[in-house]
Amino acid sequence: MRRSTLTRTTAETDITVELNLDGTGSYDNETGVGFFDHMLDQLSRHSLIDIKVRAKGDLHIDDHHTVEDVGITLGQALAQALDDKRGIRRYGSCLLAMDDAQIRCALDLSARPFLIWNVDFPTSSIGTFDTELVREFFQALSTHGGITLHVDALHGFNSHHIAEAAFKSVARALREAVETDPRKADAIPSTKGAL
Ligand SMILES: [Mn+2]
Repeated sequence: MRRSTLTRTTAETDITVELNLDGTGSYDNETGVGFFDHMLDQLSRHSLIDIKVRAKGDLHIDDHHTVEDVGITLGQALAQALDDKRGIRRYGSCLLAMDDAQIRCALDLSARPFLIWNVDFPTSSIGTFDTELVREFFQALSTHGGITLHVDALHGFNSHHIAEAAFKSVARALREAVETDPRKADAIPSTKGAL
């Protein structure tokens, strides 16, 4: 079964993530950061990966540790659920439009973390949410999920739309990459024989 449950506890955050790669996009995310919950819901809905996140973080300081550590734990849970990556498509991409925003994502579940992030936000916050944290989340997801992740904003003028389109674009690309390729369901998709 391509599922995982992972708990990560530090002095700053206490996080549990449950994933089912072969899900239906059902989600149940409570981090104490409303906008971030909305983004995690998008990640699940558009990747069709079932995601449940429970996070208790030091929000009296700010949202930073909570958002970053959810990225770390989600990345680790993803890597664990993918196991040896047998049968997956490995690569995914998406060009996604949302109103004014257009975001391009290309990713490789390579076990070689690398983030290319060309996304600028016209405002420093979305409500009370710091827009810098969007990059922090994807940096943590890339590093701990072993993902080569490229995200480029082609245009957009509304920060909420830009952030949401980024999550949706990554979700769509992730859906493709984690899917089983029926033509090669028994093999690890690398000429090296390992990923
Ligand atoms: Mn929205």
